Amino acid sequence: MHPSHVPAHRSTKASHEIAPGVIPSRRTTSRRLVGIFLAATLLTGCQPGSTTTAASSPTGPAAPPPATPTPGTATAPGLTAPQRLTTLAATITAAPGDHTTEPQQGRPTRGGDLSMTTGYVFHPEYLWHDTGTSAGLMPANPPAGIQPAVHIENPEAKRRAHELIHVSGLLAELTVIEPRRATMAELLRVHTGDHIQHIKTQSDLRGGGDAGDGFSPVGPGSYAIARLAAGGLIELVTAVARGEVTNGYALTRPPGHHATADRGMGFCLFNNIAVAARHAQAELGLPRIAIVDWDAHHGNGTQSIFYTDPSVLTISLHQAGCFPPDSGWIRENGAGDGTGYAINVPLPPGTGHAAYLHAMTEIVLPALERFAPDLILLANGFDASVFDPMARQMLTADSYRAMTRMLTDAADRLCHGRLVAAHEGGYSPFYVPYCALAFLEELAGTTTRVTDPLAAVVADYAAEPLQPHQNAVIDEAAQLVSRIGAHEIAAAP
Ligand code: 3YP
Ligand code: ZN
Repeated sequence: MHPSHVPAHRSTKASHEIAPGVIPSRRTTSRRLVGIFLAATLLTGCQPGSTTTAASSPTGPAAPPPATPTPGTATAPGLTAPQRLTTLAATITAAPGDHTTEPQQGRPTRGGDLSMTTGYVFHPEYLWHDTGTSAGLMPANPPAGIQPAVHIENPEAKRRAHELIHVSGLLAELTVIEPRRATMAELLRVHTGDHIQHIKTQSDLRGGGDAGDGFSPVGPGSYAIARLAAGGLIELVTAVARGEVTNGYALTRPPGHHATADRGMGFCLFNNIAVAARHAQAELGLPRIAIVDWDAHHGNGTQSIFYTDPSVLTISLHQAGCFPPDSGWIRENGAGDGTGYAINVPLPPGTGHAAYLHAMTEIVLPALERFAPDLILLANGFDASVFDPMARQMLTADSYRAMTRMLTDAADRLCHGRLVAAHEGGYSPFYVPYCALAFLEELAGTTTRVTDPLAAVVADYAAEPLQPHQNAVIDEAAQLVSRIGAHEIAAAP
C-alpha cells in the first residue's frame, strides 16, 4: 500500500502493531509489489514515481521510487522485455499459498478492541438472481443486430468477492449472519403493494421479466431472491442494534439504491437499504438514520423514498449525470419537512482518490456530525473504481479502505460504531474483489495477507491531485451541511 493512501490522522494499525514473533503480513507482499510495480512500468510505458512527485509536478513523475529492487529482476537492463516479464512472473509466484488461510495470530482488531466484531451476510441464492443475456445492459435483440452477451449485472464480481473474502482468511474472523426473506409487511414500509405484486408477477413468468424501466431484469424466482437480499440487510441491522456485532456488510444481489417506492430501475428491484432503515426505526429503536451512498451512480431511489423525511439523511456521492439521467444535482436538497436532509455531490467524471477523500472530509463527515445519527447505512458500490466499465471514476481498493476508515471513525464517535453496508454496483470481475476485501478488512479493523495486485499499476492514477473543477463541486455541496436542521429552526414557533 502506498503510504499516501492512508489519511494522515490514521495508520493501518494492524500493519505496524504486529506482535513479536509474528511475521508481518506486509513484508512478504512488498517484495512482490516491487516486481509488479516494475512490470507495470514495463507494460504501460509509464515511469514509476512517488505519489508526491506525481502530484506536485505538472511534467509528471521524475525519480523512481526509493524501494529496493529485487535482485535479478528489476535491475536487469541487459534483458529483453519478454525475458524481464518471465523473470517477473517467477518473482510474483515465488511464495504460493502464503496468503491463503493460514491464521495470523496476534493481529489486533480495531485498535485492540477484541469485543468488536463485524457481521457478514451472504447467500448462494444471491448469485441465482438471473439477469440473463443482454448487450451489457440493453436487452438483446439479434434481428436488430443487438448481440446477446452476459448481462453486466451478473454474479461474477460478487462471487469472486465472496471467494476472496474466504480465501484471504478474513471470513473466519467475521460473524456470519444468515439471511431470511423480508416479509410483505416489511417491504410495505417502503414499497407500494402494486410494485411488490409486479415483481412477483414478473418473477413467476417462465422467462422472467422486468422490474419497471426496461433495464432491470427480474429472473425466474427473483422475487424470492430480492426478498432474501432485503431480509439479509434487516437481519444484519438487527444484529447491530442488539449489539451482537458492531458493524457489518451484506454482500447481496440484486442491488437496491435505484428502486423507488413504486418502481424498479437501474438493475434494482427492492430498495434494500430503505427497507432496513424503516425496520430499524420501527422495530429496533434507532430513529435517526444516515444513509451514505458512494456508488458511482446517484442513489435516486433512496433519496426519493426519504425526500420529505427529516429522520433519514441521504448523502450521495456519484458521477455527475451518469445514471439516472438528470438526477442527483446539488439543488435536490429535500422537500417539506425533509428540506436539507438530501445531499448530493455530483462529482465530475475522472474523479479519483484525492477528491473523494476531500468530499468525505468536507461534506460527509461534517454532515454526519451535524445530523448525529443512531445508525449509519452505506450503499456500497464499487463501480467508482478505476477499472469499472459502468462509470468513469478512478478509485482504488485503498481509496475504499481510506473512505471506510473515515466512516468507521465517524460511527465510533457518533453511534457506537453502528455502520451497516449493503452491496450495490461494481462490475469489474477482477477488481471488485480487492475493493470489497479492502473495505471489509477496514470495517473489521484488520488486514489479511492479500493485497491489491493492481495497486502498483494504479498508484499514479490514484495520485491524481484534487483538481479545481472537482474542488468547485465539493465546495458548493459543502454549503449544504449547514442546511441540515435549519428548516426546523426556521419553522419553530
Ligand atoms: C443501470 C442502467 C444503466 C446504468 C446502470 C447503473 C447501475 C448501477 O450500478 N447503479 O448503481
Ligand atoms: Zn452503480
